[in-house]
Amino acid sequence: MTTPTLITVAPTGAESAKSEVPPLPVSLDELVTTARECEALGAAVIHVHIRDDDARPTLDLGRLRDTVAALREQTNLIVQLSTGGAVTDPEPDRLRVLDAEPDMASCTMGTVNFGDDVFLNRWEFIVELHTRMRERGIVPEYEIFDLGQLTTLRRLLDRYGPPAGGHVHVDLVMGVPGGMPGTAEALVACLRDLPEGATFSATGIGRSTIPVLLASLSTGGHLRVGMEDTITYAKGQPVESNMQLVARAVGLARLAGRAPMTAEQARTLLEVKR
Ligand code: KMH
Ligand code: ZN
Repeated sequence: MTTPTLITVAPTGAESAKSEVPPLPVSLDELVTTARECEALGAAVIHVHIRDDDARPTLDLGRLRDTVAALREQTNLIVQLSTGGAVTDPEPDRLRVLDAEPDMASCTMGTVNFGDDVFLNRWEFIVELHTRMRERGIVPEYEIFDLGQLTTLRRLLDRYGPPAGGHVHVDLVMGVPGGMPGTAEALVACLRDLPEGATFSATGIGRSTIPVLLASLSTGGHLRVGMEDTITYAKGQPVESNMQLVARAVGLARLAGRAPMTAEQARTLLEVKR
C-alpha cells in the first residue's frame, strides 16, 4: 500500500512584505480563513509565523497564544509554530514561542547563510529547544537547510534522546540561497543520512518548488507548500493564494497515487497527542 501524503501549509513566513505580496495572510482573520480553506483542500499541518498590526513579523506571546487558540477552535489542523521567526529575532524570544503551547514547533539544525542574512542556530540553542520541547510534550519538526544538519540531528538524538512522542520528522528546506540546492540529487543525498525510522517532508524555495515537490513524492516523502516558500506560481505568474499552492500539491500527490493524509492520520504518524 502506498503512503498517503502529509501536506503542511506554510502560509505566511517572515520574509515577504504584505505591501509587495497582497494575498499574504497576515492578520489573524486572514490566517484562520486560509487555514480552514487549506484544510478543506487536504492540508493536515499548518506551519505558522505571525505578524503585528503593521504586518511585520512578531513573536509576541499573547498573539501567538491567540493564534493557537483560534486555529484549534476553527480547524482540526496540527498547529506548528515557527521557532525560527525572522533572522533578526533573538534567541530568548524564539524559545518563548514554546510558552504558547503549540502541538508542534520547528527546530532548525544549524546556522545557515540566508540570502544576504545569517539564520543563526547555535548548538547550545538547538539543545535548549529540543530539551524544552521534550519536557513540554511539543513535537518538533526538525528543519534541515543543508546536508550536514542531518549529522547534527543524529548527534542531538544520540546525546539528548528522542523527541516528544518518539517519532522523528524532518523537513528539508531546499533552495535557500546559502543552503542546499533544490534538486532531486540533493534530496536523495539527504535520504541516506536520515535518522532510522524518520519521516520527511520537503519544500523547495522559489523556482525549486516543483522539482523538490516531485522528488519528494517519488521518494516516499511528504510535502510542505505555501507562500512562505513560493510567491511565484509559474514564470511571470504571482501566486494568488495559499489555496492555489495546496490544490496543486494535492493534485500532484493524487497523480502520484498518494492522496493527502487527514489531520487524524497525521497525528498518528507524527505522534501528536492532541
Ligand atoms: N524565517 C526563517 C529565518 C522556521 O520557521 O523554523 C526561518 C524559518 C524556519 O522560517
Ligand atoms: Zn518558517
